[in-house]
Amino acid sequence: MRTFLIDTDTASDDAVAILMALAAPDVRVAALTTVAGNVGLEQATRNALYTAEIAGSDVPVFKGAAAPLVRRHEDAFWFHGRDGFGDRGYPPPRRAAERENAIDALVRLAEAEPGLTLVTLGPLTNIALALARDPGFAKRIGRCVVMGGAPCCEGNVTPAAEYNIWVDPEAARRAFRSELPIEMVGWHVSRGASVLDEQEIADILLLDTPRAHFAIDCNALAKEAYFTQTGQPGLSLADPTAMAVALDREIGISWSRHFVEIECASELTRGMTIVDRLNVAADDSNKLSWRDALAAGVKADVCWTFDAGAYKAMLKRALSG
Ligand SMILES: [Ca+2]
Repeated sequence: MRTFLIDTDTASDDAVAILMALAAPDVRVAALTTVAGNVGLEQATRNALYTAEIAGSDVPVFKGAAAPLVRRHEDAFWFHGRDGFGDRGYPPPRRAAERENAIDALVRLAEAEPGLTLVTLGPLTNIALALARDPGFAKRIGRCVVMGGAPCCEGNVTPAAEYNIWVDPEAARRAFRSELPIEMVGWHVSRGASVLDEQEIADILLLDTPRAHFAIDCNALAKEAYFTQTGQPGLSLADPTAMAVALDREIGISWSRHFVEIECASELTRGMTIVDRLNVAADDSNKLSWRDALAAGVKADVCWTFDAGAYKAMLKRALSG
């Protein structure tokens, strides 16, 4: 049995990712930790609790950071709705969050079970705070699968940046410069062949389970917003693609390992994930601007291509129960 910790700004695609993890027979989800992101902290926490309820799980939910480290919080209502679930009037959850703070819970659970898998589906604020709280935190994490970034340099919130990294770039920078064993699953992975077409959506609805209906229905607004943004019809689910990689690393087909820097200063490229794909950071022409990354000395695994067929089969299995 593998143990997962899932850090989430629970909106509609997070919910599907959480359902996948909770349905995996070889995974125990030890906690959901919530963070402000697509929606505010309170709404993200309600959504995490509601998602667990749909899955029939009593996984504990811990509330974390209500805002980025140094910046104002900016939501993504335009994509996921004001409630993060497409504003369809879902009832409040029956359970409440735990009293313990998410940062304390992350540190405690990693200490109790070194080698566990951390999956981040939102801004990296809680993770940066856990790294600051416990200098040993990074070393205790076995895998850290991050949904975030745009290594192909096409963002979903600005031309340069993906939302999770853009909204709290300082936190992302701390995470990428830490010893966390990061496997980066960028926004590009959820596009193209990973998008569910109308037939695939219909096939999921035909499963006729509460979680299948919930997964599709709560993403109805996100589906429209994705079409408006990219011109591609269908349902693109970013967090579930990262969860698929967390559940089965082989679903990520091609990977390479590089220094990754996060832009924090520029307005134009705020939150850009700059991947040293040709491994030139230490060259004379770059070593000054890359000095902090070089000093940190840590690289991340970057996922470039993805087995969309295996992902869709996994998704369907998870929603069938
Ligand atoms: Ca998310």
